[in-house]
Amino acid sequence: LRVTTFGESHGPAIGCVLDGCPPGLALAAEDFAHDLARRATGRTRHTSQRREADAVEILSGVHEGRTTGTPLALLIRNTDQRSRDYAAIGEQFRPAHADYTYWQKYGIRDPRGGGRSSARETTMRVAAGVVAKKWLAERHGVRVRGWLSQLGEVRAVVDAGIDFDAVESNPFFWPVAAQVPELEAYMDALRKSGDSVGAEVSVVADGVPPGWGEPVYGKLDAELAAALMSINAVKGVAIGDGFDVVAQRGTAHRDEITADGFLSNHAGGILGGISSGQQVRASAAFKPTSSLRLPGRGLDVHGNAVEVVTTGRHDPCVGIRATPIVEAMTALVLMDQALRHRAQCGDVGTVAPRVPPAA
Ligand code: EPS
Repeated sequence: LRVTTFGESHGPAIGCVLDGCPPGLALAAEDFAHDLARRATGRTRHTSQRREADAVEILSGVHEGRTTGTPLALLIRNTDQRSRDYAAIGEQFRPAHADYTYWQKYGIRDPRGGGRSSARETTMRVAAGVVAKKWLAERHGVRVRGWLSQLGEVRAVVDAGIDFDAVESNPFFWPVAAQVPELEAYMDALRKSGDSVGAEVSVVADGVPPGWGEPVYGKLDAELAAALMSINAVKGVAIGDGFDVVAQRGTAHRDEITADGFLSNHAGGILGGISSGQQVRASAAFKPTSSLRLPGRGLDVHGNAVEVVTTGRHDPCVGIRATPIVEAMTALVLMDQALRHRAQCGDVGTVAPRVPPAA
């Protein structure tokens, strides 16, 4: 499976090509609406107020409502660009923004909307992920779901499993309904202050059978880490217990195996780069958004010191709407690994003894 996206935030359109999707999957433009709306700006006061319809046009790869096996090309036209917002940025480099490194790499300065480095690019990841989620659900009964596990200093207090009904019923994808008023107040104060904050998004995949992944190159966890790290603003990725493993003893970390199943899941459902049949667990750390109206020191392309002030429509916490993006990247990696596993091993991976998954 290969995915590529194209288009700039302030160009006429954005799109993606998804190559390698098997034929026969039912797919219609309406299938994309739900996840794209979950990710979109302008739906609550806590995100950027840019309003895009995010209506997908399927340009190729579908005939009479089913995928044909040829490349899927998806397009979304941009309708609410406001490039004048970027006039003040002009030739300046925003601290912590990609515009400095894009300049170093390409020597081209086009400040309008951040171009390819804009969070707008993630729209097409979510669109591609819809296809992967659908294929995984229909062919393998796999379900990929995420939630916001930390917003700034506020950690989601979850004792038992994640309440996904709660996650879908608030603008933060927060799993604890009782904490939502606290988050609303937190975000209102943050937005008024003009500053931004980071966040952690967690994701689980249920129903992944044992055997997906590669033993050395192309490990499931390595590819998952790369895919999550490739999302704008991600600075850290954890698989299973992640960095908590540093302080664990082997006796505490090991997921003991019994005839009734694994007794724990510190590994995040992946052993030796291959899925164990347990829930696959990962999380991604998003940095605070760099486009701030609070003045910061920067340079312009001529090397002059400038005071950078970014106005316009920006997210005080880009992680708030990143849950669907993390789900999408996870689903794409799992679908790719599923197809590779089938190509090499057929049905191997369902051999006895079967150790049922433990959450
Ligand atoms: C973004 C700035 C804003 C956001 C945008 C990401 O765009 P603009 O400057 O054009 O108003 O709205 O996010 C999206 C449009 C989106 O669909 O995610 C930025 O600086 O990254």
